[in-house]
Amino acid sequence: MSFEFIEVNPQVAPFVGLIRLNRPKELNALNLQLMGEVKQALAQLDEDEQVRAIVITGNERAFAAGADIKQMAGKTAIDMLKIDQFSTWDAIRKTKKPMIAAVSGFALGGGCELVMHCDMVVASETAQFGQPEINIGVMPGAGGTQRLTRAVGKVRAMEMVLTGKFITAQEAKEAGLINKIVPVELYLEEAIKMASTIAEKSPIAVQLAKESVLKAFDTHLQEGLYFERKNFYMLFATEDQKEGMNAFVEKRKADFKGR
Ligand code: DAK
Repeated sequence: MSFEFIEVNPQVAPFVGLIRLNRPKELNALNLQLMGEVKQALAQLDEDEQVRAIVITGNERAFAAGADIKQMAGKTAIDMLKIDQFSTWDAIRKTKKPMIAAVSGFALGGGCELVMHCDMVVASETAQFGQPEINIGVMPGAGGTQRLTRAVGKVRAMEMVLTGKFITAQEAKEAGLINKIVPVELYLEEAIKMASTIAEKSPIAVQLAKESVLKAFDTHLQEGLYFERKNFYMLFATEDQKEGMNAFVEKRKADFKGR
C-alpha cells in the first residue's frame, strides 16, 4: 500500500494494523485526498485476515486539526454536495474491525469526529479535543453534533459546539469521550497494547460484539436486545466458540482462528 498523506503498517504488532495521518506541516488537516486514503486503507485492513484491530494516529502535535479549511473555503453548497464527502465518512463508519484512536495534541473539528468514529481512544496528556467549526461560520458536519452529544451529554456538547472551546485530555476523560490518558511518549504504545489485547480474542466475536454495541446508538432498547441475541446465537456456530470454552475447561489459553 502506498499513500501520499498517510502511512500504513498492516502489522505494527501481531494482528494489529496502524494508520498514521501524515501531513504534519498542516497539523494533519483532513483534505479530501487524505480522507480518501484513510477510507481505502481501512477497507484494505478490514479485508486482511492478518489484521484484527486497527490503530489510527497522527503525531505528537496533532491527531488532526480538522478538515482542510483552505480546501473548503471557496466551495459552494453545490460543490460540497457533488463532492459527497459523506460517502467517505460512511465507509469509515462501516469498518468492521475495532478502531482505536491514539491521540496527541489537536483533535479538532473533523479530527475530533474521526476520533469519535473510532471505538476506543487513548490520549496523551497534551491531547485537546474541540469542535471549533462555529469560529469559521459553520458547524460540525461529520456527526459531531450527534456523536459528541451522546458521548459527553447535552450541556458539554453545547458548550463545545457553540463556543468552539477546546477541552483537555483530563476533561475529555471525565466526560467519557476517551478511555485513557498516558504520558505523551506512551500514547501510541498504549493504543497498540489495547489493540493487541483485542487481537487475542476471536475476531468473529469481536466483530459481532462491536456491531452490537454500535447498534445501541441506532435503535431503541428492545430492538437492540433482539439484535444482540441474534449475534450471540450466531457465535455458537463458530469454531472459536468451541475453542474458547474448551480452552477454559482445559485450563489453557485459547487459540482463536477466526472461524
Ligand atoms: N485546515 C487547513 N490548514 C490548517 C488547519 C485546517 N483545519 N489547521 C491548521 N492548519 C495549518 C495552518 O494554516 C498553518 O499553516 P501555515 O500557515 O504554516 O501554512 C499550519 O497548519 C500550522 O497551524 P498554526 O500556525 O495555526 O498553528 P498554531 O499552533 O498557532 O494553532 C490550531 C493550532 C489548531 C489552534 C490552529 O491551527 C487552528 O485553529 N486550526 C483550525 C482548527 C479548526 O477550525 N478546525 C475545524 C475545521 S472545519 C464534512 C466532514 C467534516 C467537516 C466538514 C464537512 N462533510 C462530511 C461534509 C469538518 C470540518 C472541520 O473540521
